[in-house]
Amino acid sequence: MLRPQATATREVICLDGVWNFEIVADAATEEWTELLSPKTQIPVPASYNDILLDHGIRDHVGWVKYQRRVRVPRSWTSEHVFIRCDAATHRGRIYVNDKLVADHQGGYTPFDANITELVSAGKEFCLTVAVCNELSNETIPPGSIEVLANGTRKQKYLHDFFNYSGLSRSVWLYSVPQRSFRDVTIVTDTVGENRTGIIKYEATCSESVDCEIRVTVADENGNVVGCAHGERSEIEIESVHLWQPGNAYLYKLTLYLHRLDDNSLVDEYSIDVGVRTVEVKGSQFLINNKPFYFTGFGKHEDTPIRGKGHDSAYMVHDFQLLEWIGANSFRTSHYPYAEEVYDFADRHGIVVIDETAAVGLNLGIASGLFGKKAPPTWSAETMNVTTSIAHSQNIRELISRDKNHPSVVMWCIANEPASHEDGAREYFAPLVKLTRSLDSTRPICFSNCVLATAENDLISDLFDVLCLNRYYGWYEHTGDLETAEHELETDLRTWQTKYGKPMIMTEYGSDTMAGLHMTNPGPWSEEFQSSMLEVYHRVFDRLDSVIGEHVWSFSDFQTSAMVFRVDGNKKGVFTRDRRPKLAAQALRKRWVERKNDALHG
Ligand code: GCB
Repeated sequence: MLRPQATATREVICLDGVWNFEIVADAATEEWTELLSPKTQIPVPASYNDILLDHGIRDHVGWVKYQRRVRVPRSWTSEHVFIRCDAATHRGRIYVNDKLVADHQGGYTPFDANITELVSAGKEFCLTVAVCNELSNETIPPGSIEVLANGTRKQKYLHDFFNYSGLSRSVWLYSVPQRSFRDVTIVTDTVGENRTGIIKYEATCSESVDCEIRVTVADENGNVVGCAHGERSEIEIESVHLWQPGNAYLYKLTLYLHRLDDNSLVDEYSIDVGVRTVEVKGSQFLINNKPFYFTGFGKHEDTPIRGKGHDSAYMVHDFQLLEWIGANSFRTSHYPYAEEVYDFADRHGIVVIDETAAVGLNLGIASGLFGKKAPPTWSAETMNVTTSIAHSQNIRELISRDKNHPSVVMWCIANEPASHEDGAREYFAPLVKLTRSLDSTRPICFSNCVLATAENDLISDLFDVLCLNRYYGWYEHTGDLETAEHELETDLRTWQTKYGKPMIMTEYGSDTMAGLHMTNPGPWSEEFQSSMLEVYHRVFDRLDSVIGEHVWSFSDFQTSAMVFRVDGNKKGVFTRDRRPKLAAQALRKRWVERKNDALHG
């Protein structure tokens, strides 16, 4: 599925704004396409939960409806008309007037529908998008619904972030020519010590009989530096400008579909291309054949009021903070982010580890916290074959959406699954195979949880990079940083000896109350957060296989109500409104120095 784009042959209308909104009280009897009154209105894009002051809406479990009228431009007489939602969390249905045109499960990837037959150029139609936020053991991410004695339904889930719901990304109306490009895949390479770049493309069309595909590549000044024709080919770029971390360069590859008889242009589509290579060699992660050390964070899409609603102001500000602190990368914990985020990372040379929404495939963590015995994670009643089908679909949609972003250097297919429990290998081996078959050019990983040790983990040999989440000094040996240092080092050395693979600490950190200061640093103080990070850094610096550090987390974020969460998770190095805590200064010192060393050899 190609993203909507305005070109010589395509047009795009953004449908963001304020839509009519209603909770669906009973899905079984609902009239899905009846007209909504403007009594309750809500912005798109935004999670709906924190916008209105109504608890019934904030904690609603089930379907809601969004509605607005849309006019098709009168010039769209011979094109195909599509409607697209960039995300509907976690399930979305699109209705055009009274017809259901799309039904999509998975809260963080786009879906669209060809509505040409249902609409007319120059005329209005009623657009309804129904969104459901229910999670079960067969969805990604998983969850379960508890029905209380009074009949209230509560959504339980295993992930540590609020189950923000609704249309958190843009909705589009767009036109596509009748004969058009359907998809394009770009792979890049270099030869001659990175001096010559190679751009390989493969394009598919709805119908290409009697047509020819022509392709040009332009540099950042708009000069054409290469061309080709046909559905697939390779273009060589002499004296190539590489896409490098911290120093991005983007070529523009444009595909043209021409009629053979009169040479007229049928379709045009462009894509930004960064020429770079990625490879895991021994215990190193190479970008453009040079060892790369990841510095940065696990993040969330999370801001006050909007919840997970995409917001360009926050996005640009977050990237500014990443630059200020000297970070070169982040992980899209724990789901694919808005596509605008990857565009920005491409443009500004920030490296991304791109994660699926498979978070919470581990029944041992939540039960363990409350001292209960957990049921097995992998079983017919818990995470089962249907869960793995949903997980495969998640992987497919992630790779199909993000495969052409140079910033994305690795796929992370799950966060903290029960990789030590019986059934883990049977569950993950086919998913690893699928991921590699969809993209053989990027390494793959999953983020490992402390319950799965180097001794009992059953799947790490299947992956290229070991990504470890560790909280010694916080959840274990709380406040005791001396023991934490020892435990961490022993743990990492065991992984290093057993696997010899590159290791990234993809999570480490402590909850920190901004403004809480202590002379003798105790848990929750700003001083403790700084000291804990320092301890971890000392250990990383003693181990050759550690090739990256992503602090948990970039900023404080909202979670469901829990006794150990005070208005959310406070492990942010920045507060939820993006003010630095003390630890930001220490990180900045360490990472800016590292960046300068990397740049100047
Ligand atoms: C983790 C999870 C992350 C949590 C974090 C924490 O291991 O991957 O989603 O928010 O721990 O703060 O407990």
